[in-house]
Amino acid sequence: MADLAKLAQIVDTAAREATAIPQLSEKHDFTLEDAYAIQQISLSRRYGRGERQSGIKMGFTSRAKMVQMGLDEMIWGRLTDRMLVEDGGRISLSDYVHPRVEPEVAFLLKRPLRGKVSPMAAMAVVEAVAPALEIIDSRYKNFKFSLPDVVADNSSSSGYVIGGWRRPDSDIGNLGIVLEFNGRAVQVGSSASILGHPARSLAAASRLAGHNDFELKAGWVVMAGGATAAEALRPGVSVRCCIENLGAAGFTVD
Ligand code: OOG
Ligand code: MG
Repeated sequence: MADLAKLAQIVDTAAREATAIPQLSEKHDFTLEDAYAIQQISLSRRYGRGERQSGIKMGFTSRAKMVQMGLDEMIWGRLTDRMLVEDGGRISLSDYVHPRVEPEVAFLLKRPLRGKVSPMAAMAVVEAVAPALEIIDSRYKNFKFSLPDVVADNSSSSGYVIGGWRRPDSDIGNLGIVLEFNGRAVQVGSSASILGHPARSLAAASRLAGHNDFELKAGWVVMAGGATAAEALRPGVSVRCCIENLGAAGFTVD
């Protein structure tokens, strides 16, 4: 049986030192359930260094992402306070292995959420929604992985940027989304590409939390998943995600 703590240490160190590693599954045999245990142990190491969980992110909730990565099962990962990049802020490529960015919708929860709920019931605990960007950075060489590999690696979580929060007082089911690099559109899509409606991703997050014996907490952020394929970051790029009716979020790469 694989030594889960050892594998957690390997992915945690790779993330901390921003160095690419071979896929764990090349040498170790572990299940998807083991992979979530590895993720949890790896994140506990971060909490031990003073980081705090700030939410969760959903992955592979759109066809575009599933097709890009060749995987077709929804996954989730943990966000921490240290992953938050200020809206309008700057990042340095040297802190990452080979980062990519994708446009997302973020939810801020006002009450805890857990277990099987309808998308509408899930929306009832949402304090605010925001346009967001996720910076994903697989620690695996060539950004290639199996489902258990990526889950063990915290589902490629690396950074996230949140634009201005807005009350969820109008439907967010089919809003135009544009990802821009230096003012030019590099990906376009719709919030409808996230499971047909981003609220479904929130409901799925609630169900998965219940299944894994934790709750989504008040004050947490839930990232609904990339609405389009992800784009590789390069130095000098100013990135913006614009979502119809919601506004924009952005950052610049040094
Ligand atoms: C895995 C993470 C997927 C999303 O929004 O679909 C994800 C990856 O693509 O590296 O964050
Ligand atoms: Mg994502």
